[in-house]
Amino acid sequence: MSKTVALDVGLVVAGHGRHYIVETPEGQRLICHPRGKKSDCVVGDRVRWQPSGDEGVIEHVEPRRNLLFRQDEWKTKSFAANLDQLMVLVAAEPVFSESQLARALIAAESAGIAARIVLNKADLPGIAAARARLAAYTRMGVEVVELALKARPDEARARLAPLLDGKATLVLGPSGTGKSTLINLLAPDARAQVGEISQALNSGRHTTTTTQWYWIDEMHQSGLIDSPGFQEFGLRQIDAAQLAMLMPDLRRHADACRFYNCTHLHEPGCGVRAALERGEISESRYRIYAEIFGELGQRR
Ligand SMILES: Nc1nc2c(ncn2[C@@H]2O[C@H](COP(=O)(O)OP(=O)(O)O)[C@@H](O)[C@H]2O)c(=O)[nH]1
Ligand SMILES: [Mg+2]
Ligand SMILES: [Zn+2]
Repeated sequence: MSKTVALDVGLVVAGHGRHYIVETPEGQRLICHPRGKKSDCVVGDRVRWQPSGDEGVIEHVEPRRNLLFRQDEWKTKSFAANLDQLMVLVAAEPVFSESQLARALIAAESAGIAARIVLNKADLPGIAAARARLAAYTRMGVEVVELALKARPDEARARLAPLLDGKATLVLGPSGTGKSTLINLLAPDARAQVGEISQALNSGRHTTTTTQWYWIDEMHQSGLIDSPGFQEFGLRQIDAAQLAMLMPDLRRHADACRFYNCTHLHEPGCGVRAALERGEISESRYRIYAEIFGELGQRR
């Protein structure tokens, strides 16, 4: 008697509270609600849903390839799922927090997501100082792409196109760095893509601070995910003993430590601190390691 109902598939392209916008393979977008706690989802999730009036009910979230998230003392905040890469956007101005940058890269490394840094506003005089602050990242193998999204948009588009082609890319960065400029440059119809449904999601609220997926090509193969800025970037999901393994410049020297469970903070014969003294690990990177390690030690 029982009939198997084939549920429709969809991509979560925005979310606000427990309301989501799901895009069908045909490109239709509709508001969906999860059936229960189990179908909690994030942008980038593939879901199975069924219609319910004008809206939809999410019945099932497909298994995730990966999930980028941060975990503060009291809450876990997911950025997006099923990512091909992370692009951390910083700029010559305003001066960026290296700790935030490092934390985003550690979260990506921990989730198995490739990452690169985009340094925007190359037209401003502050660019040399910003570039110098990123030297340690270039040395440890993270690509830093210098752009002027507003001042030299054609060049920026040409540089970015091959990096984003066919991929799902999450853009993270503090406000004022050029995230909106980037989205508007690459997805000129961004407003339309989000459109009325998104306004409906936000209706009655004076906020548009939701994570959103934008297609940047006509074939809908390349997606850019814009996420609101954040203050805290907790990494409580990480085991303190693993932290150095998620920082390529420290990891490289941890083999030389005398003790297998060296914390790289005070033990004799520490390969990481020896490298720091030789100038092979930057002081700011080591300081950030110690700062995060301290937070993880206070795990409840
Ligand atoms: N000088 C300069 N300003 C830029 C560039 N790109 C963006 N901006 C400016 O930086 C400010 C913040 O940009 P916006 O895209 O709103 O940043 P968001 O807060 O990350 O979304 C705006 O005034 C932009 O015009 C650039 O390449 N050069
Ligand atoms: Mg913005
Ligand atoms: Zn050590």
